[in-house]
Amino acid sequence: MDPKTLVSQKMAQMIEEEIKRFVRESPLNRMPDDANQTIFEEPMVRFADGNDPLFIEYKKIIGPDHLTPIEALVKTHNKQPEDGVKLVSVISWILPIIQKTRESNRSETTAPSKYWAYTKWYGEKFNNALRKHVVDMLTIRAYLSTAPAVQPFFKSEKNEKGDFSNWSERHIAYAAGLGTFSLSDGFITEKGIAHRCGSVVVDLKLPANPRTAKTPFSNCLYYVNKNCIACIKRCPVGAITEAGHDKHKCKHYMDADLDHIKEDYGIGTAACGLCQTKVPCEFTNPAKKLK
Ligand code: B12
Ligand code: SF4
Ligand code: SF4
Repeated sequence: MDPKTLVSQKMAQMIEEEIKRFVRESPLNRMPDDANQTIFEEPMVRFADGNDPLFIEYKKIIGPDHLTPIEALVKTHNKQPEDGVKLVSVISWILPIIQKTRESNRSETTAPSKYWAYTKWYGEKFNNALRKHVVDMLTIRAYLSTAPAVQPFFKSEKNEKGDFSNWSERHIAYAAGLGTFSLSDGFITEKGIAHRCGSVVVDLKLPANPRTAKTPFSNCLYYVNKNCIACIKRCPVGAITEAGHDKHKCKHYMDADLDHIKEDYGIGTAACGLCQTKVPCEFTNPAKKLK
């Protein structure tokens, strides 16, 4: 093995181990009312080639403002594209939601359980701490890096289909071979759809993981053989149909429930995720069994 490949593999291993250690040990990955209870299980970590042409395609699939990894990196560090930033990789992770939280959400029919709502509020705070930790770890080793989802230039926009952002964490995870999209609009990994995800871009060549899924929807049973509509039945507001996910209906329903979440759970974010629990794709890739 040539020395450059060896360095790249060692770095990839170090990054994956450090992310797993942080998830295991960080006090922020804990439920606020139970310090022994983590919010997330062991993460899945994969790498994408930042120059993968898929990132250019995302400008058509998502929107023209969706950033390529190089654009995100040069924007963060106020550089010009011609400043020589060429070898770029993306580190993408999936934070699977713990069983206790998933189980608590299964029995809900109109609004998320307390632990599910906590996972959105406290879990995303932890996800941000992880993004920062990964960037810090790379910065002290003199690499340029960025977590685009927490940069001041990160934005959500609206089109006729609903909200979308200029750095979609699920599309990044797809590029890194972590899973596929689904009828409900969630991202189904080998550990299922009930998770949160994040990513960091770095000017370092890391071994890109292959995308093995045949299509961007291969892990969803509806797209495999039309044999599942469990998420359609789970949605209390009819936002999921065989035509897909109506983001307007979904967002409207979640926003309307915000007061209940504030009053009963003491947190300031809308949540739901009923379509991500009590479904065959909750904690596994259901299409795998069919192969
Ligand atoms: C805006 C937003 C929303 C909006 C719109 C969601 C949406 N589907 O885009 C609303 C308010 C509705 C929403 C709701 C929820 N959200 Co939200 N949201 C986001 C946010 C901030 C941006 C999403 C974005 O940019 N989407 C881009 C658009 C284009 O995606 P899309 O329309 O779904 O994409 C479709 C097309 O691209 C299509 N496609 C068509 N052709 C092709 C071709 C190729 C090659 C590919 C790859 C794809 C593709 O596939 C996609 C799926 O159908 C992200 C955080 C982030 N920065 O990523 C979180 C995020 C998507 N949300 C998340 C979650 C968990 C939720 C909720 C469960 C709320 C909760 N926590 O209780 C619900 C779930 C709703 C649902 N059924 O999916 C997670 C998703 C994780 C997962 N398990 O999938 C994210 C990633 C946050 C995180 N950091 O983990 N959310
Ligand atoms: S519940 Fe069934 S149809 Fe819905 S996303 Fe999961 S596998 Fe696909
Ligand atoms: S589609 Fe939206 S409103 Fe419907 S169950 Fe999923 S998160 Fe809730």
